[in-house]
Amino acid sequence: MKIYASHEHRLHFPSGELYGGTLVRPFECPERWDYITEQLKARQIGPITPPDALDMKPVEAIHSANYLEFLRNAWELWSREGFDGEAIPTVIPARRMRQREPTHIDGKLGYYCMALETAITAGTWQAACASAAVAITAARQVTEEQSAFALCRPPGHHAASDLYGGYCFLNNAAIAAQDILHRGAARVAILDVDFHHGNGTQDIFYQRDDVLFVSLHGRPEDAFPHFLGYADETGEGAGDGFNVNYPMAPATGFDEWSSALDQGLAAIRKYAPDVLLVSLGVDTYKDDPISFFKLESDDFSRYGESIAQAGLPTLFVMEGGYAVEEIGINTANVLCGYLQRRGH
Ligand code: Q9C
Ligand code: ZN
Repeated sequence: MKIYASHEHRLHFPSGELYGGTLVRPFECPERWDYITEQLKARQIGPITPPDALDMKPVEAIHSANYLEFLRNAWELWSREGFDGEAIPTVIPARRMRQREPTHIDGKLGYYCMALETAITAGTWQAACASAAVAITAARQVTEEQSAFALCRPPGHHAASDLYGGYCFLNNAAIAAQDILHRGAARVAILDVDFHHGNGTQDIFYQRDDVLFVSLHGRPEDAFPHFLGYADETGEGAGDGFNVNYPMAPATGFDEWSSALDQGLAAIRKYAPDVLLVSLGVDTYKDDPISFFKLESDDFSRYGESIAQAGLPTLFVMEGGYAVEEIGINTANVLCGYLQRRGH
């Protein structure tokens, strides 16, 4: 399986994340990438290649022009104010306030933000662009070679057309899906197995029937992002019936999780997509520091095999996973399980 990854991910690494009332070292850190590449090499999953130059077309098809302009210029506007820290909003347009983009960077940050833990730094835009390039390059490979792994960092599934947060800026999976459709596919299914609900991906495709979105995640009553991901969110308009959520309770283990996966995969088979895209977060792991499912490392191999049984060209796109020492093992387990069952 070909793997795509960019060293430019390192350009995004804020020194702090707002967590429990203090600024802590971000859970979403560059070593995640190191541990994953180390395991991919050790287990000889495939060659690791840098991405092609970023094609902005699929990015512009997913994200609004004003949002992209904001992301491109945010650090410049922030530093022009002479602020010492990294860019985090302090005010957001809450209920009964005007939804209109301000001129001042403090206002712009709040306008485009969906969660306050995520800081913007000098290298954030360039790293986010490299991550999207990784997803697009891998997407162009999967139609030729049946499978590919996009080692994206920063991740993407919390980013909507005009919202960043939850460590995400550009929605790599949505951008890749859009590119696959643009190049002639009729339908793409996105299976989001990250612990957190893929609110951005759901929102982007909510009214469309050319992308089926299936997500397994911690239920919003208890888990980030808290304000989307309920089972009654099934799509609307043309998209009615093409959004499927499986919210699950704290301490959910592999038995219950994998029976939701089987249901999700059954819906995907029925949809008969040209490509299956897996938003691969491994923060379902029992020792993940910010999540509450109980999957063991071996369970990742088993569900990699289940995914292979769908028999579809499959693009894996990296999302979350914060038990850093085990992130490489768990990610490689999914890919190895998949390859073993596919028989190549
Ligand atoms: N107490 C991804 O996995 N903070 N993003 C949660 C929990 C934000 C996760 C705090 C988590 C974002 C891509
Ligand atoms: Zn996550």
